[in-house]
Formats: sequence, structure tokens, C-alpha cells
Amino acid sequence: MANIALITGVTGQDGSYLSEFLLDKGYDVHGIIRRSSVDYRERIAHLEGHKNFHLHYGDLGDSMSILQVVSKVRPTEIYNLAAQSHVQVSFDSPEFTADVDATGVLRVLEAVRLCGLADTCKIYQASTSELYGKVEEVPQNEQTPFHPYSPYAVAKLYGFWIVKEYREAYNMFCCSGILFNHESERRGETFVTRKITLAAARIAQGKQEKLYLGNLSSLRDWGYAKDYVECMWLILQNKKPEDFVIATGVQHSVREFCYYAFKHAGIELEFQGEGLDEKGIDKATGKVLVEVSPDFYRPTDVVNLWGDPSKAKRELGWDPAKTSFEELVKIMVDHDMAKVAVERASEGIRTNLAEYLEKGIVK
Ligand code: F7E
Repeated sequence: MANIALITGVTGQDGSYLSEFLLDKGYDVHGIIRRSSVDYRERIAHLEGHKNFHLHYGDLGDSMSILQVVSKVRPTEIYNLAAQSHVQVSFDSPEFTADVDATGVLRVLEAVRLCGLADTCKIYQASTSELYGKVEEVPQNEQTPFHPYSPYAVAKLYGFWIVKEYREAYNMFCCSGILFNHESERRGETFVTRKITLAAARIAQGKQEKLYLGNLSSLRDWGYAKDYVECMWLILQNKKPEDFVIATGVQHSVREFCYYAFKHAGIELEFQGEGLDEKGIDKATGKVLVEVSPDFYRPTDVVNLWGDPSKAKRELGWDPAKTSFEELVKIMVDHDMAKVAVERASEGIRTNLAEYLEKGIVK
């Protein structure tokens, strides 16, 4: 039987990398996109026109649209990546977050059942390290108790449990990947890593004065999104439907990410002070480039995420060390240095664009 994948959230960071990965493997890839008058298809623009890549309108908040697409496509694998994925936003829009991130998962599972595909269609659910929230153990593995600590995490916890329930109640091949933070040059600009790499590039090229951040001491296990989509696929190729932690096993603080990103952009920072008074100062000039703002603090913040990927390594043969933390920072900063150089060139400002073209960072 031909491999037919259906991806919700295809326009996102992970959806775009997963589409490329599955197209390379010879899959027919179908993506669900929402109707919108603004163009948000930048990450998949290069795939449109590929003979095996197809897009359908649908919305996780609208069960009929999901049912229609599933019955038309009759996928052999579904990757449910669509979500309201911003933790801070979930405090402002908790109901919307619950509808999409919790009930939305149920809509996908029911669509598969109602279309009579329960025995033939495998389902991957994008779960998250945010389930560990106010952590009860460090590092976190598949046995660590959950303690969700935001409306986003609470909604995602429902998604995790409803997937497990359908697996046990209806014998469906559906599983969750408990993914720790995964970043890339395609990461949305309001997540902390991308916010930092873009700011470092803009400050280094004279386009921004300062960067304002929230909790600099927050700890994360950051991996490269391109490596993580392989694992989503491996989870569905496993003999048994099971849940897996996907992480690098290495932990860094927001402060460290900031230090390395600026360093790669040519600026050495020194951090001084504590809490809201902490500042990142350019060692060479003494200028304050990073400040802390209470605007970026959350009502409850998850501060100690650190994953243990042993099970994925052992049972899926997945390599969590493909891209190191330093390489990830470099990939993102190189990309954003080039992006800012292009912006400056279009404004008629002299840049080192030629160097970026030569390196293949700008195409
Ligand atoms: O925050 C702190 C912030 O927004 C990371 C999503 O993909 O990964 C992501 O969720 C940490 C937090 O990601 C700023 O308080 C400091 O402690 O980049 P983030 P997240 O909340 O970890 C998980 C696995 C998901 O599932 C989510 O969908 O950084 N932080 N200053 C800041 N965060 C932001 N956004 N902006 C700041 O200025």
C-alpha cells in the first residue's frame, strides 16, 4: 500500500521539515491549512508544485472539515502537529488553546474512527515536555510524573491521555512524541531562541539597540527541529505503538543561549546583576545590550526542563547528538545574520551579503 501522510500544522516549523523528510522517503504528503486572507505559507512555499505534495483547507477547531479531509485522503499516517503552541499566549487565550490543543486531538482520532481507518491509519501526536511543567524529577523520562504548569500544558495533557485512551480502548496505533524544545532557522520569532538570534544579528548590524527578555535563568533542553522530525516518523515505524521522550539530554539556560548567540554574531556579553536588574553588557564597548523586562515573565513558568532520550536511542536507534547546542546556535545566527544583511542591502546599506551568498546561507 502506498504511504500517504496527512500533516496538520503543515505550515509550521515542524510541519515544513516533516513534509520535506517524508517527500524524500517517497510519501504522498497531504497538509491541512487554514483559510486566511494573509499569506502564512512561507515555510512550505518551496514545496508547493511538488507532484506528491497536496494542500487541503481544514481547521482543528472544526470537526467536519477534519472529517472531510481524512475521508478524502484516507491517510496511512497522520501527524497531528497543529496547535496553539505558544505557552505565554495560552495565558491570554486559554479557551482557544484548549479547543485546538485538547479537543482538536479528539477530533482527529474520531475522524479516523468514523472513516473506518482505525486499523490502517497510524497517528502521531505532537506532545511536549511542558507536560512535566513544575518538574518532579530531573532529568525527565517516560516514567516521570506530569505536572502541567500553563493552560497550554493542561490542554496538551488531555491530548496525551486521549491518544493513550484510544490506543487502549480501540487498539489504534496512536502515540505521542514528548518533544523537548526544538528550534531552527524556521522557528517563530516570538520563541526565545529565535528572538535572541534575530536580535543578535540586528544589534551586530546596527539595526536594533537592545534586546528585552524575561527569565534568563530558565533551563531548557534545546535540539534541532530538523533532527526531531525523523523521530516522529520512527515512532510510527516502531513495532508497537508507544510514547517516547525526544530530547538531546543536554541542558542550557536562556542566559547561555544569549551569550553564545551574541558571541557568534561577534559580540562578547558579560552578565551583571540579578533578577529584573540583570543586564547583558558588551565587553568591548560597555554598552547594555540585553535587559530584563517583567513583560516577558509568565504567571507560572517552567524553569527546569531536561530530557532523557535513552528510550528513543535504544528502541528507535535515534541519534540525539546529531546537532550540538553550539551548532544549533550557529545555524540560527548564521541564518539571521544573512537575513538582516539582505534587509540592509534592500535598503541600500553596504553589507557582507556576498559572503553569505558564497556560503550558501542566502539563496
Ligand atoms: O520559552 C523563557 C520562558 O517561549 C522558553 C514551545 O514550542 O517548547 C516551547 O515552549 C523559556 C521559558 O518556549 C523570554 O519564560 C525568557 O522559560 O521559547 P519559549 P517554551 O515556553 O519552552 C515547548 C516544548 C512547547 O511544547 C511549546 O509549544 O524562555 N523566556 N525570556 C522567554 N520566552 C519567550 N518566548 N520570550 C522571552 O522574551
